[in-house]
Amino acid sequence: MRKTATGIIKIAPSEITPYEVYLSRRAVLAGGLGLAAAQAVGGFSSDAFADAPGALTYVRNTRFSTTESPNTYRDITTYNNYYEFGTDKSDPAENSQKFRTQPWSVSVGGEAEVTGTFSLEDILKPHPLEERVYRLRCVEAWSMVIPWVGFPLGDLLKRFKPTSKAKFVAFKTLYDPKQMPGQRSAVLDWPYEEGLRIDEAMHPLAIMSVGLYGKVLPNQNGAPLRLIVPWKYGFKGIKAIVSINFTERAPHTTWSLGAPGEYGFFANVNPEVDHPRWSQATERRIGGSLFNSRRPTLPFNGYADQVASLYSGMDLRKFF
Ligand SMILES: Nc1nc2c(c(=O)[nH]1)N[C@H]1C(S)=C(S)[C@@H](COP(=O)(O)O)O[C@H]1N2
Ligand SMILES: [Mo]
Repeated sequence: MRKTATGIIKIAPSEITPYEVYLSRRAVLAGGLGLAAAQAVGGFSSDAFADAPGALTYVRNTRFSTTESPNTYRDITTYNNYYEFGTDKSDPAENSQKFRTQPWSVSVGGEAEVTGTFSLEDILKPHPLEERVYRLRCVEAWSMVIPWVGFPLGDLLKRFKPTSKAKFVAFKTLYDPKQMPGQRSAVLDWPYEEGLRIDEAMHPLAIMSVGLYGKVLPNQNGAPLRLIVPWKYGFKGIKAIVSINFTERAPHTTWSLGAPGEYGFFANVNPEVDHPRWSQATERRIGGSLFNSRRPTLPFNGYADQVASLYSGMDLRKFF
């Protein structure tokens, strides 16, 4: 084990703590808040945690949360896009249940002072968890409201001390066709890759999520670690992240590589720039009543006050 200047500990794979043990420790450290923590105080074994599998300790961030009602847990966990587990909305919930999210590690490389392979526990340990209720706007013109649990992406990235050459940050999903049946066909160029400009990545609205509705992220929603960028189309929110790479040039992104005329690098939600095959002016709220489910799409998904300044001077029709 080696401690670096930033407090990130490099460890051998054999030393990696199982995720459930990590969770019960978190609950104990949080000081007896809630049922899960109270049970875990009795002993440090993960058995003590068994009655509340996956409960997380977090504070609600109201400043960054929408007041709209969240979609149901059922909608959020059964209507998914995750092509590694199939292209139908119901496929990820059906096909991802045996996906192994522990042990898990993330490799960090490129234009940063602190690089290497880190266990999930060490990635997460210093970061207090928050709940943030965000709108998710899919490029397919539907939307949901989701109570994510996570922490600011920028807080994580800063620990790696990106150099002045780090203009972008790239993320990759696990490539494991044995576990991910969708990767056995060429529906996308695997592994799934996404990226952000570094100032976008550092924006306080961008988060890494590890949970939703106060529980550990279900596999179909991107366990154990996925990105959420609420002012962008949902496809930027890459799931099951195993790699973070700081780059000088704009990284490849899966959807814009596959169909550059349809999906841009920026992918900011924009009601004025239609997808070539459909309008982006309105969206259908999943689970909404028949009468109020269709609503206008807002620039930057309603987060314009916070993020529009990141793009001042840019032609957003060209940089879509
Ligand atoms: N690895 C990976 N990440 C992914 C996808 C995917 O197919 N593979 N789909 C994206 C798309 S198009 C959307 S809309 C969101 C959906 O997130 P959710 O299923 O948690 O609602 O995940 C994004 N992240
Ligand atoms: Mo999407």
